[in-house]
Amino acid sequence: MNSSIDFIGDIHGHCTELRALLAKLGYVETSGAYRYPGGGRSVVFLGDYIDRGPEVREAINLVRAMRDAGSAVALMGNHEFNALSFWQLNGQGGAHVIKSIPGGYLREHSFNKVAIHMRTVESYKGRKQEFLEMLDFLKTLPFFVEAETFRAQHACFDLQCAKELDSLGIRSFADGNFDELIARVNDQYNEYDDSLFHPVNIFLKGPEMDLPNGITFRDGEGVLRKRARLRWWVDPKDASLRDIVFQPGVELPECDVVPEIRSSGFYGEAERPVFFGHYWLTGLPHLIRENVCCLDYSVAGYRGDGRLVAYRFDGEQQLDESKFVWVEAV
Ligand SMILES: [Mn+2]
Repeated sequence: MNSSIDFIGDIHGHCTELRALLAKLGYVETSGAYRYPGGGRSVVFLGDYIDRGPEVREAINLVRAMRDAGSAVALMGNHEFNALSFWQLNGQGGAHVIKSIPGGYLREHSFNKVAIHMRTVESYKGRKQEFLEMLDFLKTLPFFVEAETFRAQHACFDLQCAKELDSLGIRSFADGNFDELIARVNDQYNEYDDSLFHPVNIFLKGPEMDLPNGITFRDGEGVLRKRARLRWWVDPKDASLRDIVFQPGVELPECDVVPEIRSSGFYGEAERPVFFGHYWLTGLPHLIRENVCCLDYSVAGYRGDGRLVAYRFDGEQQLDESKFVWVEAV
């Protein structure tokens, strides 16, 4: 993989904005897929293609066509992983039965969960075969990509987790028996001593912390949360809760950081640039640090002021704020 890459953040069914962004970046649709003229550049999609927005099916088909044409790498987001788990029976294909998961599927079919998956299903209404093919496509998406000049994943890069997955030869659900792998990734309490829950969840959701003293907050969609997402690039040793919690738009009262967090590793300033989405940023695109670049600017945000954002990368090891390219949510 060369270093002429355009990283693109969370799309969530906003295919119109995706087409506009690709055009702005100079990609042209030829023979059914967007490509960069001359082939000198390619895209890394940072995951979360589904579950919101008006054009889930169209977004998936565009991303898949680029992946198949070799003009893009498409990474897995937590929404893709959740969709695969939601439609997978507990124990399917002779895999481990995860005893701590109630109901017949790896994800509960509760009201709140069904509500999340409904948008994707609606988009495929009357096209069940195409829906199943979409799920097969999702099974092939890598959890992260690493090159000499960059790293990229949906949420968090963790060196230890990368080592663990690499030692097992697992970069996606396609690197083994799917039924077994997805059971292992859902095995939160390590019932069979071969859980992959931790490393994969770190890449797809990032580290989170149980908030102390019964503190809760409501996220952008009104769901009550007891856990907070963390800035995994900040040294937690002496950080305050405000330094370390990463919930844009949420104000939390000051309180102690739980001790386990204090000793965890973090993504240092000397590491190569890392690109990710997931965190619902708002406002104008900006760098978090010279080597830390989040590209999720809430194109599917409820306030309707989101953006679909790319970073035009050429191998530089100190990222440059003038290299963001974006379109406003329609
Ligand atoms: Mn996400």
